[in-house]
Amino acid sequence: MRTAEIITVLSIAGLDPSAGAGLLADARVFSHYGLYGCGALTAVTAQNTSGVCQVYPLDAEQVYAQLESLSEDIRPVVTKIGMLATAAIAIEVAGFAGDAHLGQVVIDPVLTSTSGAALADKGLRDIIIDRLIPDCSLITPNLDEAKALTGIDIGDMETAGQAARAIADMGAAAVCVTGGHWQGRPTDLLLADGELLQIEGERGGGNNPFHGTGCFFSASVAACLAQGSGLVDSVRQSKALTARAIGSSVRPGRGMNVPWLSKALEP
Ligand code: PXL
Repeated sequence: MRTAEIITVLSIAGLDPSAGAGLLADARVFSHYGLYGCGALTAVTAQNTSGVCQVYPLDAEQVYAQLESLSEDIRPVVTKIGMLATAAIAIEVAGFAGDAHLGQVVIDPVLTSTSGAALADKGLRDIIIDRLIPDCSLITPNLDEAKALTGIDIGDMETAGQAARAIADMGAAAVCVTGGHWQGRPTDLLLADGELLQIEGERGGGNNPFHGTGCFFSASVAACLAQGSGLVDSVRQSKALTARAIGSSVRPGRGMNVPWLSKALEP
């Protein structure tokens, strides 16, 4: 029997049955780090690697019940919050975050899918801003999400910096505006301790679009933080790991590629 201390992390996210994003993708990242990954489900989606067909949010009380029973038993060191689907679910999650049941909180503010489908109801954005951002250690919006949260039209590093500062003003301890959607180099912009830091990356992985890179990156940052790495190190390490996973991505279906780390596929 294994009795060694384990490090526990939690993902609060949706189910993507094709496993490119959401709980299943986060679980892969957590086990890559040797962490004990728990999961609380917020929504069932019907989707494949070509896109989202349907979104079925759970009732808020179903999410509450999952977190309540977990909190009586397992205390995650870090919780990654991904797709919340509805404002009502976000309010329940915020209650647990506020009571420090979730450990450090990393938010990936999922609002729409890569293929453009809405993954959030109308009120979710405001609840993320009012109730979740003030309790988070880090939020990792992509360019679209940073724009949705702030209203700032982001076209360059300066406007990305303005958006990061606006999100920090909402109460986030740190903000990483991820740069995978820039036309040119995929530079991330991290705002921590009032300082803006550009984190460079290389574009790789060919022309086929990707599904789940945002989930991958934020789950990796959550894992690094849970292992005790500092914030800047966690972001740098996760940026590098995401690039590696993009470089060895797989195409499990007929649509988008998925970041992948299997050693079996390494040369
Ligand atoms: O990549 C955002 C995302 C997160 N979580 C779930 C998703 C998606 C995108 O489709 O389905 C469950």
